Amino acid sequence: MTHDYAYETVKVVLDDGIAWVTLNRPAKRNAISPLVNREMRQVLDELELDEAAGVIVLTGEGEAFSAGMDLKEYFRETEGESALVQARVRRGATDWMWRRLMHYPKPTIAMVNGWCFGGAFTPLVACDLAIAADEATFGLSEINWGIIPAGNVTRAVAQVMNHRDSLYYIMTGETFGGRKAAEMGLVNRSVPLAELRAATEALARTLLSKNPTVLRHAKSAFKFVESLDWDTSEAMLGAMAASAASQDPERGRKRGMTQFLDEKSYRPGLEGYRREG
Ligand code: ACO
Ligand code: V55
Repeated sequence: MTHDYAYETVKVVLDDGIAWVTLNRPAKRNAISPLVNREMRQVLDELELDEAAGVIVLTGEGEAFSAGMDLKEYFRETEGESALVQARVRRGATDWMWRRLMHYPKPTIAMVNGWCFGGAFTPLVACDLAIAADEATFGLSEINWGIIPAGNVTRAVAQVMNHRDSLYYIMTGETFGGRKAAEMGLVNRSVPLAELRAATEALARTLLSKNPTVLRHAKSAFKFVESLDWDTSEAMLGAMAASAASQDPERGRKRGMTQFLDEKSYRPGLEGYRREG
């Protein structure tokens, strides 16, 4: 079933298994306001249980992916508030940007269609995969505003970019394009803007063809073990493997073995096992 959700600052379109989640404040270059944060948390909560959403694509309407935190609504207008109120506004951002997204139970792809600044780096990195337009412009502009990249932007950058590149862009605020973002590993790849949607959809379709239970465990396992020592990692992967096996309704492992060893009907290095029938 395909139906759309109605929000003020986020557009959600469900199309044949793909949930296109579009930050929708083009006149403000999709700057992230407290309302965007409230709505994004709701959107992710709803899509989590929506069977029509197999893969989530996060992108932006118009010329921007997102120009970062809303300097007016997120920063200036909350300056006079108490520390507790400010902490809650800040938490509203990180709640969805990485706490919710990092281990989201469905595959997530960031599709960077244009401007991507500051606070937008956190959800960008928390998404499993990312594709940028060659024409997109990225920047850690915080230094130009007299602030440091907080809201876990710095942590996100350190996760995917190397030490030298991270410090260079944090300290200079210099902008860079989609190709440079791909070269540094901030995104998986960069394609001409005219091909961005088709490339993203093709990647989403590949993910939709996989066993969703196993995909969910595989991505989450990776994100957990990245920061673990080898012994704890082995134990964690064993537990995640057992969890995947016990929760997998299509018994992928068993079916794959039968198809390869008995029926000799496929080669797993080259294609997935047949999921239906
Ligand atoms: N916060 C609040 N409003 C913003 C933001 C933002 N981050 N970015 C853009 N806007 C608003 C502008 O104020 C303007 O509003 P107005 O029409 O009501 O005056 C509107 O969006 C359009 O902005 P322009 O600057 O006219 O758009 P342009 O296409 O020329 O430039 C660009 C786009 C380069 C993204 C520019 O808007 C910009 O530099 N934005 C700030 C980027 C940034 O540094 N973000 C903050 C990072 S720090 C952090 O996230 C913690
Ligand atoms: C930034 C982002 C934040 C924040 C403070 O550098 C600074 C950007 C995502 O939230 O609370």
